[in-house]
Formats: sequence, structure tokens, C-alpha cells
Amino acid sequence: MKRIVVLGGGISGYGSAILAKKQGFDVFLTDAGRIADRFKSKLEEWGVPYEEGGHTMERVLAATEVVKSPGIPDKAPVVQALREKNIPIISEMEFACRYMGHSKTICITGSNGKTTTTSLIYKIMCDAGMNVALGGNIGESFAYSVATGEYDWYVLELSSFQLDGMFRFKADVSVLMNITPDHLDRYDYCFQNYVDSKMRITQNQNSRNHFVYCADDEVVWREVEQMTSNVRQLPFMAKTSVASAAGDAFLDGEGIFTARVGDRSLEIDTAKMQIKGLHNSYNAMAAALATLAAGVDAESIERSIYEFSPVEHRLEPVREVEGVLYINDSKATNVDSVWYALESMTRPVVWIAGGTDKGNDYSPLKEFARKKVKALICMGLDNEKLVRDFTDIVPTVVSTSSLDEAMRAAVAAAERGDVVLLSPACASFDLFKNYENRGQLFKEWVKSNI
Ligand code: UMA
Ligand code: ADP
Repeated sequence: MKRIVVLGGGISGYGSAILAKKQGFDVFLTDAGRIADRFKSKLEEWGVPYEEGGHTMERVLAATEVVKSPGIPDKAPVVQALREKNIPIISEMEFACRYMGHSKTICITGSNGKTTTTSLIYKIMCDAGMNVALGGNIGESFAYSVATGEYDWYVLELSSFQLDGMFRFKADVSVLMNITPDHLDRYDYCFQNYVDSKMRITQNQNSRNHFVYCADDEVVWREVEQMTSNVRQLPFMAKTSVASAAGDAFLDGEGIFTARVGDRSLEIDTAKMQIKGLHNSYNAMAAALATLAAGVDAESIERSIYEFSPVEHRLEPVREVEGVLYINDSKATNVDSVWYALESMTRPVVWIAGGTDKGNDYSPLKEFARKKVKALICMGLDNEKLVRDFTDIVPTVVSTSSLDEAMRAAVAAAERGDVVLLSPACASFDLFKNYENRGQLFKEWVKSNI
């Protein structure tokens, strides 16, 4: 009997183990750390043997195939040992797609905008009454959904880590939002390795499938030009002009976009959307093309796009107090996402930034900072780089080392008509548990102290 070993007992691992059990395989789950109680009880309920606090190599190396959780890097000794023995290592997605039957998939990747676009696509599909599940880098485990439900469609957010373990998987509709440097520590600090990983979103696609992508993104465009597959291309754009026989979406200078797939089309006035900024117009164009390709009615898509409100921690308006609007963009953990946040600001900005720097180059932000930011409040244990880079660009730069100190400085700097924007460009781990915790504490402070 095939022996499946699942590495990691988080969301990805527990779902994979349960699916393997359901398929009748000999399965064993192993985790180097602790497994959460809710996952343990599920494993016990399904009779899946597991261990925690370390990997018993003898059992791991007895596997016919290994399903690896995406957070475990290739450098981990357990992965190295498996590679030496040539034991196949796949991701949860690759494993689960074998048991999906006739269900179809819409798969979304990119450096930024994955969660927003995935959530919008999921809403459009649900509103249209389709039988759809959400999974991947968001929500419930895809493998668990395959084990326990029957869906016509899966909407999957995919990280590069998940794509790395995908080989025969084929998306019916693939969506690529953009490619900018991120996670380079997992790719030998080589940007092209990360680009290659993202491009796996199109692997195995053929002329019956669709590929939605941002034609304005130079990195994406360079890769598309080299593609040899005959997948139906659906580019979306605001700056370039690329026509595709299969369909496309274009945002004009008045903020109106038209999306067309085959002979079906829709029109959106982006000023009437609740999600703001050029990046959200890209997200909406991508979602419109993907769902038109999936056969959703054009009018229903339009309605859902207008109804969709920002996902938590992504340019999320928190509260307006005495004419000052507080916005939580805690998920902006890289320079590109802050670029789009500042791009979308129409009022003077008191900008709260900082945290764990990932080797950031802040130069792309300087033009917007000069034009729109009246005060920069640096919030982190080491603010030296931010202070140095923006001192002659922004009139006031304040260095703080806690949320409370940063918020007091922001309130003092803000006047009626301004925006206080938390959009850090950095990871959160110096002062917070994660970006959700940072955004949550920001919101609580705004709600209880002003
Ligand atoms: N572990 C080992 N051995 C090791 C190292 C770790 O057993 O050598 C164990 C840990 O002790 C832990 C488990 O592996 O219990 C964790 O696995 P994981 O980090 O892959 O986490 P999961 O909970 O399974 O969640 C993963 C994704 N996490 C990462 O990629 C870091 C989730 O994405 C995803 O939703 C989930 O699978 C379902 O597919 C989260 C994420 O942060 C949202 N993604 C990154 C991002 O968005 O930037 C890529
Ligand atoms: P991801 O899941 O890829 O991290 P999110 O939708 O969670 O993407 O957004 C992460 C951050 O990037 C937020 O600050 C958000 O405002 C910003 N963002 C959203 N969409 C885009 C986009 N298309 N391009 C650049 N930045 C974006």
C-alpha cells in the first residue's frame, strides 16, 4: 500500500493527512513543533497516526511520497534527507487535485493582491449561486474541503511555496496579479527563481484554459512573451495596450473599465467601487475576467464588484474622528503595496511605517511621500533607515518604539481633513505577533483612545 508521510501539522498538513486517510492510504503525520489541539482532535477523529516535537527519520524515509507543508523550507534537514533518497515531495495542492473529480479551479497568485482578488472572486461565485469552496493560502485547507465536500469550483489563493510543490496540477483559470521581489530568502536571493515559481501558475494549461494576467507588469510581460503554451490569454491593463482574441480588460483615463471574454462583456465605474486605488482596479479587472471565463453572468459580476468591501487589514477604513480618517493597511508588508496605498490617497497623509526591515529599497516611495505625506511616524525597534531616507523629503519625521507612542505622535500631527495611514512596508515581528495583531491593536487604539 502507498505510504504517505505528511510533513507539518498546521492547516495544510492536517487536511492532507485526512484526505490521504479517506483515500485509504497508509498515512503518518509528523511535526517538528507542537500541533494545535483543534488539529489533533481532527486527526484522532479520523484515526490518523501522528507525532509532534520532532521527526522520526526512520518513518519519514519509509514514505512512498511526502506531502510537505508550504512553510517548511527546502533547507530543512528533513527535506534534504528526503531529497537524498529521491523520495517525491509534493504540496497539498498537488496531492488534493488528484481527488477533485470533475471540479474546476480558479487559482490566484502574485506578490500582492492575492487575498483581495481571491476573496472578490469567491464572493462573485457565491453571489451567482455557484457551488464553490475557498482554499489555498487563505481560509480552510483545500485538501480538507476535497475530503469532506463536493464542489463544482475551487477558488485557490496560491503562494510561491505552494506552487513549488505542484507538478501535474492544472488550473482551469489561472490569475497572475504581479511579480515584485518578496520571500527571496527562500529562493537563494535570486529574483528569477522566485519569478519561475510564480509562473508555475500556468503550467500544464492548454487551449481550453484561461490565463488572466497584468500586462502592465514588466516582469510578467517579459515572461508572457516567452510562453509557448496555447492557453487563452486574458490580459488586464491601465497603461499598456495589448489586445487578445480571447478577451481582455482595460481601465481608461476616466476610471471606467471594460472586461470582455469571448462575446460577453461588462463595464465598471471604479469610482463607485468600495475598494479604492489603482491596485484595486487591477484586482477588480482580474476578478471580472476570471469569473467571466468561469461563465458567471456579467450583470451579477457587476453587482458583486460594487458590493465588495475591503478585506480586513487592507486599506481598511477604521473610523473618522474630528475630520481625521484612520486607515488600517497593516498587511502592507513590502514597498510595492505601500506604493499603491500612497497612490490611492486623496487627502494629506500622516503615515505610520516601520517594523522588521526585509532589505527594503524605499526610493520608489519618495515621490508620493514628497507630494502627499506631511508627517512620517516611524514605529519599530530600529527606525534608523526610515528616518535617514525620508528626513529631507517629509516635513516631519518622528521616531517611536511602541504602538502607543506612535499613535500619540500621529494624533498630534493630524489635522481636520487628513488621513492617518498605517501602511508599514515592513514585517511586524519586532513589536507584534504578526500583521493581524498589529492591525487589530491599531484599530482598538483608534476606537478606545480618540
Ligand atoms: N514544521 C515541521 N518541520 C519543519 C518546520 C516546520 O514540522 O522543519 C511544522 C511546524 O511546527 C508547524 C507546521 O510545520 O506546525 C506549519 O506548517 P506551515 O508553516 O506550512 O503552516 P500551515 O499552518 O500548514 O499553513 C500553510 C501556509 N503557511 C505558510 O506558507 C507559512 C498558510 O499560508 C496556508 O493558508 C496553509 O498552509 C493552507 O495551505 C499562510 C501564510 O502566511 C496564510 N502564507 C505566506 C504568505 O502569505 O506570505 C506564504
Ligand atoms: P496578498 O494576499 O498577495 O498579500 P492582499 O490582498 O492581502 O495581497 O494585499 C496585501 C497588501 O498589498 C495590502 O496592503 C494591499 O492594500 C496591497 N495590494 C492589494 N492589491 C494589490 C495589487 N494588485 N498590487 C499591489 N498592492 C496590492
